[in-house]
Amino acid sequence: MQVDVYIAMGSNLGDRQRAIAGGLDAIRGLQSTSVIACSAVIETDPVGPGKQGAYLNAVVHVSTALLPRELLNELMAIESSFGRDRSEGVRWGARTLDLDILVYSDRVIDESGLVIPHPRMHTRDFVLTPLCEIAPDLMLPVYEKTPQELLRALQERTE
Ligand code: A4P
Ligand code: MG
Repeated sequence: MQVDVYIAMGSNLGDRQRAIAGGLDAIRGLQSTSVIACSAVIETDPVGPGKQGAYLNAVVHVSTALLPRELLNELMAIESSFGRDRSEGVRWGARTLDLDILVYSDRVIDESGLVIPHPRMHTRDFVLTPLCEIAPDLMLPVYEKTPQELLRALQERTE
């Protein structure tokens, strides 16, 4: 069965354009998966520790028959193929390519190594802005709000 999935892409190391464009191509090449829409790629200030460069971020909407774990494994393989090195283990540190599953249909998953919907998406402008561009009215499980409502709430908190 094909389901709708939204994936966040981020890069702030090396050739960021190439990583985002190549990540999108690799997602397009996944079995039983087609890309329905991709947001504009935006440049964003880094959120996280230490000194890091600016990110490029985008969100892609796919239709896939891959199961959540299968998709996660494929995305981690794509990250690795773009030279992502987790060995330093710095959470929220710089990365060549980060692919996060934001939403997987109406599924709610809270397991070790896989939490969907993404638990921090409501705090992140760099996720909500591109998500709003392609799915402003999508009703998000758990949050029970749309991306547009979450973005408005975030902007009100930070004003
Ligand atoms: N994992 C659990 N749930 C998921 C999911 N829904 N999708 C696990 C993908 N992975 C998921 O990931 C750590 C573990 O999360 C994986 O092993 C997977 O099993 P990671 O990519 O190594 O670590 P991370 O990316 O540092 O953590 P996380 O939680 O993805 O970080 P965030 O919250 O996404 O933050 N600033 C700007 N401007 N733009 C950015 O894109 N990104 C981050 C990363 C920080 N600051 C940023 C940006
Ligand atoms: Mg990640």
